[in-house]
Amino acid sequence: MPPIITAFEASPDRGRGLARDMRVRWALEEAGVAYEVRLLSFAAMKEPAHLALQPFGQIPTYEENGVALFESGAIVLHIAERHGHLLPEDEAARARALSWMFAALNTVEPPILEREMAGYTERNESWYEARLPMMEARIRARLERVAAHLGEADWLDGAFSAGDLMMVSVLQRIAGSALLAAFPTLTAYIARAEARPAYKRAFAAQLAVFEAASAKKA
Ligand code: GTB
Repeated sequence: MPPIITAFEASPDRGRGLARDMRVRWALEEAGVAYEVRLLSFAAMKEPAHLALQPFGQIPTYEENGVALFESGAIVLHIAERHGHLLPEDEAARARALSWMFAALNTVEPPILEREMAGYTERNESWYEARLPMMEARIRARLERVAAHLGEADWLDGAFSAGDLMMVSVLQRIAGSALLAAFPTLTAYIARAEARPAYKRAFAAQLAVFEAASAKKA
C-alpha cells in the first residue's frame, strides 16, 4: 500500500505550495515513492477521525503500513530514513543534515511565522507598525547566518539533503519580500531547489488539487 498523506481540500494559499503538505510531497518525490492524498475540509480536520491522527487538527499527516505520523518535520525525517535519498550515508554528514532540518524548523521558521501571524492578526493594532521593524530584524539576523553558511555553495552541506528541503520550504514563506531579496544567494538557493524535477512534480500535484477545487466551484 502506498503511503497516504493529508492535505487541504481547498488550500488558502491558492496552489502556491506554501501549505505544509508540500514538504511531504516533495520528500516523497525526491525519494521516488508513489503516494495517495486524502483531502480534508477545515471541518473534517477538527473531527475525531482526523484528531486521532493529528492531535491539533492540522495537515499534513502520513500513514504507511501501520505507521501514523504528524508534524511535517517528523514525516520528512521518516521518509528520508525509510526510503533514502535525502540523508547522507556518512554518519557525521547525516547528523549535520539533521541539524539543518531542525535549524530550519526551530531557528529560522519561528521569526518568519511570528511576522506572518502578526500580519494576519495585529495589522490594525496600534502597536503593529512599532513591532514590525523588530520582527523583521529577527528574520534578517537568521537570513544573514544562513546566507553566510551557504556562501557560494549550491546546498547547505554537500549534496542536497532533507536539511535543504526543509530550509527552502521555510524560506519560501517570505518569497517575494524585500527581506529575502536582500540576500541574492538565498533567492538563487530557492530557485535551484525549485528547479529540481521532484520539486516540480510535487508542486504540480498540489496545484492540481487547487485547480480541481476551483473548477468544481465554477
Ligand atoms: N507544525 C506543524 C507541521 O509542521 O506539520 C504545523 C502544521 C500546520 O500549521 N498545518 C496547517 C493547518 O493545518 C496548514 S500548513 N492549519 C489549519 C488549522 O490549524 O486549523 C500552514 C499554512 C496554511 C496556509 C498557508 N497559506 O495560505 O499560505 C500557508 C501555510
